[in-house]
Amino acid sequence: MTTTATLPLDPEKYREDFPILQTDIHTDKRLVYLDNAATTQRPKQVIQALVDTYEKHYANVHRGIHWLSDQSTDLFEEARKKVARLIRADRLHEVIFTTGTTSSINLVARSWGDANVGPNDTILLTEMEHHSNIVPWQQLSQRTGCQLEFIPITDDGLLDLSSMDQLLTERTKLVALTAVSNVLGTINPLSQLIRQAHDHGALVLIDAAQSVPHMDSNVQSLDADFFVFSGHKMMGPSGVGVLYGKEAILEKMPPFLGGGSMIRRVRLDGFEPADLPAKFEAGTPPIVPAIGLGAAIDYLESIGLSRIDQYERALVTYAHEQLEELGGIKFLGPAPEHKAGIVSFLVDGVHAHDVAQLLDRQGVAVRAGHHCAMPLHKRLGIGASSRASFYFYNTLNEVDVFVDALKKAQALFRRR
Ligand code: C6P
Repeated sequence: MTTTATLPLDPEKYREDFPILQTDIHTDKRLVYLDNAATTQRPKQVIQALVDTYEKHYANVHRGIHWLSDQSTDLFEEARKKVARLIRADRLHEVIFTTGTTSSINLVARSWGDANVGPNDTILLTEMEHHSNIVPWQQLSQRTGCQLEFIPITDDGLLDLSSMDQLLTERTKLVALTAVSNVLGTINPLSQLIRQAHDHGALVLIDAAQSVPHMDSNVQSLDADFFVFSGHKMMGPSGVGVLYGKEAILEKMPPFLGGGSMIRRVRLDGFEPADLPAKFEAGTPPIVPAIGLGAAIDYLESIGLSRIDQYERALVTYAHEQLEELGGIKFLGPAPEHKAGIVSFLVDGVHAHDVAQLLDRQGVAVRAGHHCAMPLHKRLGIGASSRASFYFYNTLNEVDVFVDALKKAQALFRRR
């Protein structure tokens, strides 16, 4: 049985750092924020890092020969060190700041894809990908004529690897897959798939948007070629994300965006690109968001990613138990032991949007819709689902409030 005493961390220790979690909505309902897969909330420490930077250290980076620009540059580069430390990147210049997961994947598709993929090649994805890890590859296919293949999923939301021998061939140039499904919560077997892909000479891109904020990451032991994620899903500001790439691969890739910072020299008849990471950071980068992301990483590391992981799994197990007891709920995705902190579900006889609206009236924020995974919903034979997604600051009591709110929603629809 899950009780507060058996949990790997005490969320109450952290909740007071999050001003927004003290908000009452709809007059007297304490906000229960269960939409963390969409974006998380920020602690005072991150907000203060942003204020401090703007108040004391702000100037453009890598440009000025003045004191303030040096300060700003130091803080920005310190943030890169923190990212490298978090994901265990070997070299700082393997960490590229982007504006988020979406822009990181587009960078790889445009730069690496256009230079390396042709009409006889295939890109292997999975049926559980977010649109951000489908559409850039569809666009690459439109430009180059390459084929897209998809690893299917089982009915309970795990990858079905039984046809890998047919799907992964010498034509496969890249396998791009999510570490954790943003709908099913499924944790994918990355090491195994990366090994298999490398055995066939394919590179691997990991969409780590839903894993980096919640569990340990190690790009070196994974042997990932590309690894991408967003700051706003891990308490950082929006507008900053990361592309990690292996040095040898990034070195060979042409620049994607052109402009200031990404050049060593410009003549009227051409340019020479700068070294990594500047080659892929054209224009003024997301300076303050990156510094805020650094503060978020400090905060995450002070708790410990593996504790956060264990805690969220306990919350999900508890949520499953309570929802099963409630009845009338169909879960999407696998059993809790294969899941990160995401519970997507259908309520018998109630549309997903109505569920979310009725929960909102009781102060509970969940997401409803296709969660930017329309092909996955089509595969599951549904148009929409409701999703509760957790972070380390959520409590067992909040799960109870959520389940109780669902019970009221069910009762309301039964009366109709
Ligand atoms: N998923 C969700 O509610 P951006 O928007 O670039 O920061 O992240 C895109 C993205 C890519 N991959 C995965 C697995 C994701 O979950 C997301 C964002 C949010 O599920 C917003 S749609």
